[in-house]
Amino acid sequence: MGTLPSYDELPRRAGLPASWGVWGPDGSDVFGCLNLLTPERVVAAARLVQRGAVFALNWKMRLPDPPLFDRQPFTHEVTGGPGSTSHDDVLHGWNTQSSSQWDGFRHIRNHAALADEPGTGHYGAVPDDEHGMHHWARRGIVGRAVLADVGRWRAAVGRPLQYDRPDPIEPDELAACLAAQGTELHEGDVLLVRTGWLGWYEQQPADVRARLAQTEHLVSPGLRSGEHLAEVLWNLHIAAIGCDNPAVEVWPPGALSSPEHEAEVRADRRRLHEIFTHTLLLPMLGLPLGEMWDLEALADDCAADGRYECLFTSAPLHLEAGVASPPNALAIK
Ligand code: UVW
Repeated sequence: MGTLPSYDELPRRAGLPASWGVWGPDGSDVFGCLNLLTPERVVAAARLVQRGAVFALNWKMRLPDPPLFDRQPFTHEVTGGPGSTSHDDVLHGWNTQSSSQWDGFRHIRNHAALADEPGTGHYGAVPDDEHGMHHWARRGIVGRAVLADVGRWRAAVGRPLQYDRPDPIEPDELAACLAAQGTELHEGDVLLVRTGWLGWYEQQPADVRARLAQTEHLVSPGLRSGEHLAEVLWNLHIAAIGCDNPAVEVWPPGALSSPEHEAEVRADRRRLHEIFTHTLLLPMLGLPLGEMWDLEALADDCAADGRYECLFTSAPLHLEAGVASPPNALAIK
């Protein structure tokens, strides 16, 4: 289709490429790349269903345990007693990002945009509290998804991903993985990237999990951070990306930079995008990020039948002004 500007052609805000204005004037667009999920693409994606095989992509709500990034575990109260006619669930202290999640557009601000245009910093110059999961919930997220099983591919080429360190996945490796699978990405696709991190995590003993839960000790493989990642993902013209690792990109930010560069960037939050690509992908490009999605069963099925495309549906929480949500995503083949 080729309807979108390339990364180099995007208008710049605060000196950074931004898709603000691509789908609507400043202050109006709460969907970003989800705008690519047109009715025509939904119809085409529905035709991909051949066997009726359904893969639910939410991980257990209790995993990771403990939650990462120092988030607190929730407690689950079941109301009523043994003789009650009914029970209800009450979740206390539940953080919408403690397990599989969409990062919405309220999650991350770009400080260069905020400094340059006070009152902005979130996607599309939409005020922080006018973004929210409720917009995505009302729209629904449906289209064609393509799985890139990078974990399986890296193992097959003799360089298995290392899960206990910030092993970077290079953009050309993503392309090589898709080519090896014989898979083509189309404009408006949801790109699913399996690293294998989630399956590895499930095998880890309690002491390793407890250490990973502390932000200063979390390490994980992921897409190589930096502006080049933003360029590569934008130029794919995908509607969203969903991965099975903690942060889509490698963790921690700065792990692949020199200590001097990392120190400079941390001293000036307007430059955070140089090590932490979230600050370009969400607020500047409007690309929804999915993290810690359970892609294991889907990946096994794709490896078995050689088909890496499917119908994708996601119904986020209808949470007014919500920052994030479990994806409640299904992949259907
Ligand atoms: C990061 O932003 C890195 O992770 P999360 O979306 O879980 O906060």
